Amino acid sequence: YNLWLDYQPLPNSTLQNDVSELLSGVYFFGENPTYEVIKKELNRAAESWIGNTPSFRQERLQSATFYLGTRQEFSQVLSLDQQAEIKALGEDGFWTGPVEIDGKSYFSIIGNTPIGVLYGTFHWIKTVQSKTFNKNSIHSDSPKVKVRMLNHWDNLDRTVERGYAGFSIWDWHRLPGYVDPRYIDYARANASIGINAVSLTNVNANALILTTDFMKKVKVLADIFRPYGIKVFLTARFSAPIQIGGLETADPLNDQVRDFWKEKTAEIYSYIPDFGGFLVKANSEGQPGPHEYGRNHAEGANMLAEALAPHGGLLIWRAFVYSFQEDQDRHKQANFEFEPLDGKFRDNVIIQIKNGAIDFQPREPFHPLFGAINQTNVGMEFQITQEYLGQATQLVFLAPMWEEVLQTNIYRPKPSTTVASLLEGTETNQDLTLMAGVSNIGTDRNWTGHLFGQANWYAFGKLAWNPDANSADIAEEWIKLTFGQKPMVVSKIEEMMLDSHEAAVDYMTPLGLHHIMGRSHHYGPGPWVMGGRADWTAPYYHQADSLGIGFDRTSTGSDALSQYAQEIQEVWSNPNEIPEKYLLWFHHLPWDFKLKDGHTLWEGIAYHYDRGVKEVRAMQQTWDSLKPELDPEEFEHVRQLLNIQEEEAEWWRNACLLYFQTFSKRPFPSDIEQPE
Ligand code: GCW
Repeated sequence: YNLWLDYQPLPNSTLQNDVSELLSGVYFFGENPTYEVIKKELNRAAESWIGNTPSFRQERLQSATFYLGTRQEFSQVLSLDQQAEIKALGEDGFWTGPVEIDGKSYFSIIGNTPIGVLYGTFHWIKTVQSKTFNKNSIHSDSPKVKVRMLNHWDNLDRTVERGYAGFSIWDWHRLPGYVDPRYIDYARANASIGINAVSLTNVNANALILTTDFMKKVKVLADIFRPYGIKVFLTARFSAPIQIGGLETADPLNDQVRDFWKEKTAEIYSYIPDFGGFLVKANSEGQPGPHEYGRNHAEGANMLAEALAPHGGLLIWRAFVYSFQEDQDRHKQANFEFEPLDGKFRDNVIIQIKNGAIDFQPREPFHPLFGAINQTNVGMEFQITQEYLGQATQLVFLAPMWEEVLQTNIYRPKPSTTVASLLEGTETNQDLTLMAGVSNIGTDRNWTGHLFGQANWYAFGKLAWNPDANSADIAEEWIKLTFGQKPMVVSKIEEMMLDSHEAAVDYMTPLGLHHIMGRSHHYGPGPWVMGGRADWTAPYYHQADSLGIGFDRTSTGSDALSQYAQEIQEVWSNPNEIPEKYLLWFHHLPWDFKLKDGHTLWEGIAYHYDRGVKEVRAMQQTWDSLKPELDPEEFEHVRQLLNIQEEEAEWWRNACLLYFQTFSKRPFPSDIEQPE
């Protein structure tokens, strides 16, 4: 339950002495609600670390030993150079280290804002927990992305779309009167990893959330989150003017509709003065939107953005759009709809783009909208909940997948641009930057269903703070905060985590295969899934036939590849040059096509599926070997889930290989475990 904030007693050591000394005289240069939550966090940490509460000083000269405050509050004791250095860290940045105060050096935490001080405090706590704290060393940090956001897909009836960790933690029924302490722990956890925004409700939105009754409930949450630096956003159903406003249309150019949104927005701000804004899914998968009225996405988004602008709110508009009316490759639709609108969106609009063009598949090449529009604010949407990655029964650490996308060179607008650098905004002078993650949080006692789901929440926060962070570092940090410091334990768990995503891709969708999972629940294999619209079937994506397999997205096929930069097209259009992990995403190839290792494509597919299963077994062995080192309950929880994961990996392998064999009509390589 305590996540990575599970403070443990410090052993007798210099560290313990240093920490005890610091906590014996804590002085805040100012007063504000954020300092109150910092004090609570220090209390909590101190009690666990040293069995004692910290002493907070009212007066600076009362033998304080530990100083916290903003740069401005510290200004009398900082040199101009120090002030300039800290100022450069921006709103949310922080600085920790020794400062000379009244002739003596004291460890201090300084931010440009109280929230910066909070982030600095959580950083300091982490150094103590992971036993790397050194009172003489200086550390500073600042986020590279402005809006670091969780998207909950939580419905008002507390079910969670694609949620696998119980029900929604938002207890709408008992709000506003009853405040579940979980809300506070949720805010602490998010603030500790730098998350500063949360959209509470499902993008398949219910307009009721915008009624006055719900606003009063949302206000309670916003008030709790405020001192933690977290702003609340809501999803806005495009047809709300009809559903709750009594109008007959939701046409974004209709004056009454515009007035409805202006009044609604003003009402929200009267309850929540720092409301973040709206997140909107429109004209996608049957959701209402501007297309119904012959208007485009920019007209729809700008209408809402205009209502929010006077209050400083943001309008986040999703690029995940596709509709069955378009009879072309779904891969192409977002570019098709958004490229012509580049530059037409208001300044307070951000287009939120999924990492890939299809839908959070186990592996996708980056979305071609990144780099294709450069006069519009763009942001990333990752999925933390494992909709297509084993849900809550599988251990799949997602940071390597996210890192792979973030570090891809996309060549636009500059030859050196990566997805990460684009998101950081420096390449396009984009000030309003965003990274969103679809939450995996629910009412389960451990928050995320699978213990290792916590690592994905943690990793998302870290990558939103710094999209150039590295997954191995993130894994190591999380492991130390979760399982302790022992080098052998850390390195073994780290290896499991870092290999886990490739393993899942191997036993689910190797070599660029995608969208071959079970229908609608998306659990387990379903390469045979048919019925309904073409782009919800599996054969539409794998295109297996007696000659070969794969989706031709080159110029001889759907030509989705033409939406990428020229440099990418040149390499990816050649089946011998494209990274093999994307091979069948873009090419339909004969079963006997030669892979780089000399095997045929058919053999390669079989080897990947086989390897995936073996990798899961290797994870099981590693975990078993750690039994004496781990908490028995945690050990058993993960052990059982790994058993399920092994069964599921076999299920995927057997189902996919036997199904594809009906087309390839070739035997399996004799050195793999034969599927049956
Ligand atoms: O991943 C798919 C999911 C839908 C989801 C949709 C979206 C919220 O299967 O459940 O709806 O994407 O991102 O809008």
